[in-house]
Formats: sequence, C-alpha cells, structure tokens
Amino acid sequence: MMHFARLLAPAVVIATASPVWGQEVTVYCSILEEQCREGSALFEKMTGTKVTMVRKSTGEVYAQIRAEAANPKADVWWGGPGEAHLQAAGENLLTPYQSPRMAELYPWAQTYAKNAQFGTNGIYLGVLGIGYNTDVLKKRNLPEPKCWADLLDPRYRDEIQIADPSSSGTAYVFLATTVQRLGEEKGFEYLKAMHKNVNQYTKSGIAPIKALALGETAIGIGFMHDMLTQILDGAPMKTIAPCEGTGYETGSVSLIKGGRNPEAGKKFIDFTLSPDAQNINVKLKINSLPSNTQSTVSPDAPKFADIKLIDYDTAKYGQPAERTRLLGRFEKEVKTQPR
Ligand code: S7P
Repeated sequence: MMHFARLLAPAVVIATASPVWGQEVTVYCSILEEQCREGSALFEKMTGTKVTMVRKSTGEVYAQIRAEAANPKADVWWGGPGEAHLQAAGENLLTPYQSPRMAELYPWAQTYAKNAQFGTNGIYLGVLGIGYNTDVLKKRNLPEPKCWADLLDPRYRDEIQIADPSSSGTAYVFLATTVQRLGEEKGFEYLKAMHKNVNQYTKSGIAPIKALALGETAIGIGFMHDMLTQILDGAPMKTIAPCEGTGYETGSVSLIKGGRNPEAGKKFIDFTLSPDAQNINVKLKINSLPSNTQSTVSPDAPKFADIKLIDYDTAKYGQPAERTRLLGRFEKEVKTQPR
C-alpha cells in the first residue's frame, strides 16, 4: 500500500511563459465541462489566442484522436485519467513536449512525465471512491457500504451506477484498480458479480455522481473529489475510500501529433500546468490534487494522506495492448452479459 504523502515532496519554482497573441488552438477537453469552459476563457484572456474547445469523455477523445490520425483536427488533449493518454502516446498519436514549467511540479508529476518520455504530462491526482446517497439508503433500509466487497451484496441489486470504461477514464481506473487489487481472474469474477447490482453503465464518469446527488441511484463509483463537490453543494451524500485500498488517477495533458497549431498548443499545455489554470478548481469546488507546487490545495479536499492506496500502476494499464485487451474482456465478459 502507498500513501499520498510520499508523492508530495517540494520542487523548484521558475518563471511564467510569454503570451502568443493572434494565434488559435483547438482543445479536446476531458475534465468537466465547467472546468473546460473556464480554462478556455482564461487562456483566451491571458494570451489573446482563440480557443476552440470540444468536451468529451477520456475514452471518446482517445478514439477520436486515433480516428483523425491521418488528418488531426485538434492540438491539445486536456484532462482525463492518464491511461488513455499513455495509450495514445504509445501509438504515436502524440508529440512529446517538455514544458518549461516542469521544474515547478511536484516530484510525482515530474516522474510521470519523464517515464512517459514527455508524451504526456500530469496535471492533477484524484482518488477513486464509493459514494452513496444517505436519504436513498435510509428510505430503502440499506446499509452504508464501507468496502469494495460490500458492493456485491445482493441487497444492492440495481442500486449501483458506474460509467463504461470504454468511454470513461474514471471507469477504466475502476477496472484497472479491480484487477490490480484482486488479480485479473478474481478481478473479473468480482466485476461479473457486481454487474448484477449495476443499474447503468453511463458514458461519462461524472454521470453517476450527478445521479447520486439527485437521488437517482443509491450508490455510485467515481472520484472522491467530484463527490465532494456535490456534498459541498448540499447533496445528501457521503464519499468513502474503500477499506481494502483504492486506485487513483493521474490527470493528464498531451500535445496531439500533427495538430495545426503546435506552438499555441505548447503554450496551452504550459497554461494547464500553471497555478492560473489549476486554481480554477478552487473556484469550482473541484478538489483534485494539483501538480504545480504553487497551486492552491483546497482545505475541503479529501484527506489524501490518510487514504489507503494500492500501488496503482498507471504506466502498465496505459500500455496500448493492455488497455485494449482489458476493455475488450470487460465488454465481452461483463457489460454485455445479462443481469
Ligand atoms: O477534474 C474533474 C474530473 O472528474 O474530470 C475528469 C473527468 O471526469 C473524466 O471523465 P470521464 O470519466 O468521463 O472520462 C477526471 O479526470 C477528473 O477527476
């Protein structure tokens, strides 16, 4: 098991990059819609560069970049868990870029970028957890889950919502966490058993959390910081880090190979690594852990240092053959099976 505290040693700070007036940049954005909009507007204001932004889930952007490889339509892929970015890097769909902001980042982000040979860069960390709507559980006289194992309880039939790992980076982190936690065969047994309790595999990772806040599902799986946003907004919800230990995401940003505006794309990546961009989260109450040492960490953020994490291997589960194989297996053996 590993603790977040180990990832948090200080790093050096350097100066900001200069603006690129009069250019344009197209960004495929896999963080939340509101972050994408705020960030694009701020970059336009700070640099005079026009941003065309398209928001899609992580697996969807990966598939789009792959489909457009002969004629790339975008310059930057901003956000979403790192595995799909690493797969794209491994398939030569991205251009390595080492930002001048690298020295400002926490060691975990510097190591992540170096290990990826700068094919992608880390912008935040987020812990995977379970969320539940306390009103719904009470109404249905159901217990509050504490562990991953609890989610197999037959009393939770049709009560759990999670996204589809093909489209959602969040759900892929859950799939990878499960096979790392239990080993692949037992992991798939677990996923097949939990399938009986799943009411829906949504396209995006945030959908189950919004459904939880509205009381449309009793239990959801997603990033704890996104559940916390709803809790801070008054939703009758709780979020827990499961007792067995859990996985985490390395939110990433990448330069798309063959994009029409590579220089503006690099400036946009510098921006996403800056406190200006990362502090947008504080305003939006999105409490993931930023990669820049100068960015603000919200006091409301989950207590990362106290969370039991598995030794999650983003690099392995971002290998092209591994991600493709696991998603294929999930589709065939779990998602398409009757409940
Ligand atoms: O920054 C918030 C956040 O939730 O946005 C990303 C997004 O939810 C990923 O969406 P998909 O699961 O639909 O791909 C997360 O990486 C991040 O924590």
